[in-house]
Amino acid sequence: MPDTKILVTGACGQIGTLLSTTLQERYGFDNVIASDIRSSATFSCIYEQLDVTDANKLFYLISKYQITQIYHLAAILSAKGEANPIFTWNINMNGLLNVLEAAKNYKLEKVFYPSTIAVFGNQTPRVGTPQWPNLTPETVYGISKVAGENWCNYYFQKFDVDVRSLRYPGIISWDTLPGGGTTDYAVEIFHEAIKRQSYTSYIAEHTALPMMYMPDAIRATLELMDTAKENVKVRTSYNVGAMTFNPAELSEEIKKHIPDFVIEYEPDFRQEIAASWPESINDTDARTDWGWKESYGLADMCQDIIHNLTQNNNQ
Ligand code: AKB
Repeated sequence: MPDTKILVTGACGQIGTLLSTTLQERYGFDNVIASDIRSSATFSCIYEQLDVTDANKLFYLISKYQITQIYHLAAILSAKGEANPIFTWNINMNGLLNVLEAAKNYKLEKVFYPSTIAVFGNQTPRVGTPQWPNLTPETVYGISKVAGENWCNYYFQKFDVDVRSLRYPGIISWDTLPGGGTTDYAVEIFHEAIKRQSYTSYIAEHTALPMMYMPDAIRATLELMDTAKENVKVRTSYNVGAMTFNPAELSEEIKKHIPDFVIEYEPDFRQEIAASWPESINDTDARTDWGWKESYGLADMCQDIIHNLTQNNNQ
């Protein structure tokens, strides 16, 4: 078995930044290559510029570093994707197909592909959304991820490419910022609460969405990747849940730490996207197949984020 050598695409993003660091701590400096479209970036591991639609550069990097696993995070998210649907489809779809072809041709050991709650749409039950419902999403991002999940399943069935996937809920972090998503409000709100004690939410007061704190998201990813191949039974993408809240509930929790905090509501086009997504997720398959269990709920996540941001601000 060759040494594990990991390529992370989209490494400068909200999840990619922390995942690259965690993988580097686990596998060592020389064994993780962070990549993104930016020409340069500061990482504690090796960094390479990579446009995921450039198959030749992807194949070149796989040969150069003898890559054995890819975490393919590069994608355009839900809100940004609506501004340029064809561009979004090209990045999200052709990037994935290049990665899957590379995995097949270079016989990579494993691939990770993030999917999302954006695969669900208005035809899907919103509460306790099941693993196998109707998937008719309302955004190009969601359409590309439904297609992507099916491509992953296809490459697994036809070519035995061991690709694994999670349908991430909104991911909340304090030390990296999201970009272009609908759930970004749940990160921005903390920064504004600390800086200005106020926030104007583009999501309506009572629209609840499934969310997860970053440490849980990183752990879920690594636990799925560590699972024995025969136990990974869902080869499209696993539902994973942790908590569910709406902006009003989040703001009440923030007020426990910042009593002067006030929230206002000015819903925009992202409200319609949020309203088409689940409120809560049924993730029984993830819990049964590989033992998923979240560590953070709303209260302990808020406490941790506010503690860290306040400390950071005082430094
Ligand atoms: C988005 O809001 O687009 C993402 C997601 C839920 O996939 N955070």
